[in-house]
Amino acid sequence: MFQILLIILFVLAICVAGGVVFVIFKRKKFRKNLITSSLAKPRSGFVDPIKKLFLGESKAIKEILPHLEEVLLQADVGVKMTATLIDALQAETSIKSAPEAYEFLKKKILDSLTILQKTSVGNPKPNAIFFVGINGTGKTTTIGKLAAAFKSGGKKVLVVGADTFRAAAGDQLKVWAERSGVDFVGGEPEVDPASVVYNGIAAAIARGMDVVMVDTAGRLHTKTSLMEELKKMHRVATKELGHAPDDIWLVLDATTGQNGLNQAKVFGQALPLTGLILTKYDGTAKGGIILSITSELGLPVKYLGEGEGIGDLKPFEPHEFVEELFK
Ligand SMILES: Nc1nc2c(ncn2[C@@H]2O[C@H](COP(=O)(O)OP(=O)(O)O)[C@@H](O)[C@H]2O)c(=O)[nH]1
Ligand SMILES: [Mg+2]
Repeated sequence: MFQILLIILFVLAICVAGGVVFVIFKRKKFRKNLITSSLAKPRSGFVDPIKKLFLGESKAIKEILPHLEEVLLQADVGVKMTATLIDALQAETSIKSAPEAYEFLKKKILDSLTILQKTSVGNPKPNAIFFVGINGTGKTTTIGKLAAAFKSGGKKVLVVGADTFRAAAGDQLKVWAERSGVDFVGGEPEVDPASVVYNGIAAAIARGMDVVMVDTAGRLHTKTSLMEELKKMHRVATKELGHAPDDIWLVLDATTGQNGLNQAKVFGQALPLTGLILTKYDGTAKGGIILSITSELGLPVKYLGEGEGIGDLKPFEPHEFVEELFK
């Protein structure tokens, strides 16, 4: 009797273990599909035409270059970066065949994306991050996604809804905060956003938070007064923290193309930007924008937004990204 029980238990254990392995395998596969499909659009408009030029019917490199220029410009790589890439290809005399040129180009693209990340300055907690950018780029959504990611990494997170310009903006962030189970500090519509920043950072310090993320209004970057408001928020935070916020990330919508460069210049004049978040990368066939902004601004991309869901944000890792894109 006892032996039969043992056998039943043994069989049950094997079934459970098999089930667990199956679920893990499926999830991994699902995640892989997700990554692949989120880069499908940029791949189709950016890398596929490059592949067709270099890896299609064999042609002399000289013949390919004018077409390459066209493809790169169409994919939003930008005039400057396109010229840099073409010049580099022309200068490399050791390249004899189109496939070699393709590999060289891929390597150059990887190099241009590998921008040094700022080293940690060892500030005391909380780690304060400002999110700036024009309306609709995805600031609030990105903070929501990051709050969930940081929280699941075991961090204590507080988000500050300092966008008091739009009545619904605070509520939108509050919903994200509730969904991720993180703290939220907001303010009434139209109150001075700097006062909300003050309250938010005070709360983050008092509650021993690891990370405090500040959502700001989608200021029209051409309106100087709104830029002044941003600077004031930064000053308030600096005074309260005893040092400048650790990061100021500019959130750019990948689908707006070269206009993102102008936005970056104006925001960069107001505040010392430390990184970029490129959202809606899933929605652009002109994926080359990532090259022009990183090379022209000299700022690292920190995250890529690849959808509207809570998990659709990936830390940007140049090598992995280029391999995935050029697959
Ligand atoms: N497809 C896609 N949509 C996004 C992404 N990030 C944000 N959005 C959408 O963009 C819209 C504006 O986002 P929101 O966070 O309100 O922008 P904000 O004005 O900068 O705060 C919303 O509909 C988001 O769901 C992304 O990475 N991919
Ligand atoms: Mg917002």
